[in-house]
Amino acid sequence: MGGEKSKPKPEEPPLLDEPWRKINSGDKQHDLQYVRDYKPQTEGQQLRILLHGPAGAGKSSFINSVQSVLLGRMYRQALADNISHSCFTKKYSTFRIQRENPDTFYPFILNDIMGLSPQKGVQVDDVKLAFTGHLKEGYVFNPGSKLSEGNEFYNKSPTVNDKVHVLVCIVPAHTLSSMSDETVQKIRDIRLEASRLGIPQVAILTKVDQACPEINKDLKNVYRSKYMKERMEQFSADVGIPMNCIFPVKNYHEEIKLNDDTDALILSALRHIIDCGEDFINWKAE
Ligand SMILES: Nc1nc2c(ncn2[C@@H]2O[C@H](COP(=O)(O)OP(=O)(O)OP(=O)(O)O)[C@@H](O)[C@H]2O)c(=O)[nH]1
Ligand SMILES: [Mg+2]
Repeated sequence: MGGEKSKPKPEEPPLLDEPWRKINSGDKQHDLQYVRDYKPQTEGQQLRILLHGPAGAGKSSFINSVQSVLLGRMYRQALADNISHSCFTKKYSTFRIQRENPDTFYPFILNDIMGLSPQKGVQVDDVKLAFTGHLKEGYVFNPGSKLSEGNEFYNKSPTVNDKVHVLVCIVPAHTLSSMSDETVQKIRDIRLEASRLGIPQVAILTKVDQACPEINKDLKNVYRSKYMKERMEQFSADVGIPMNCIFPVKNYHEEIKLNDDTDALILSALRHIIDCGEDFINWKAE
């Protein structure tokens, strides 16, 4: 009577047997050397990497993480914040990264900006002005209006080094599915303008440690987690950035020592960013 009760399906394992993208701690030394040896083909050229993304996504923390990996110790130059729920970074700031020798720097720089937020964040038009080098260092973003040409922070004659060579969208992995339509639209809008100018784009999904328990337990699971892969595919479909330009990362935010697995993910993303920027410069120069 009533037939046989259907057996509960065995739960699908959350991890793939093999990682779908190969990365291991051994890659760390390889990628680290690659970044250390990187020299733009064009003499005097500087690669400008602009970060953007929702408020609190980990933009400033990513800058600190990159600096920490390259310096081999914890570094906290870009102020990150863990209490403000709105935009903490307010200024257009440039971060250079020092090499081991004092007064020598890597030939790439990172620009931090105010976060995208539905009401109070950075104006999309200001991000577009940064692309073409019209935003001067130190400009304090005004969420109510875009920078006008008459403003002292408007750079009327940008040089090739003032222009952006790679756009990096930083988004927290654990809240990807709840990102507002307005924020997704802003990311798309910024991306379309970058594409129009030919600027390559990379996305970094931060806070992977908060995205799923398996990654929290062991960062090596990041490319084995089915959940993470689905989130990346969804994000790719939502904003149009191809999967091979999306990199999951855990920033240094609470630790006091470097970790090889954390470094390997950061360096894998950084190496790709540098390659994209270098290709763009050479393509422009042709
Ligand atoms: N668990 C975890 N926390 C992170 C990670 N990256 C950043 N955080 C934390 O997230 C919070 C916000 O980081 P910020 O780097 O200030 O973010 P932001 O994008 O610069 O934020 P705004 O300047 O407000 O736009 C801080 O508390 C960081 O410690 C990460 O990979 N994992
Ligand atoms: Mg910030």
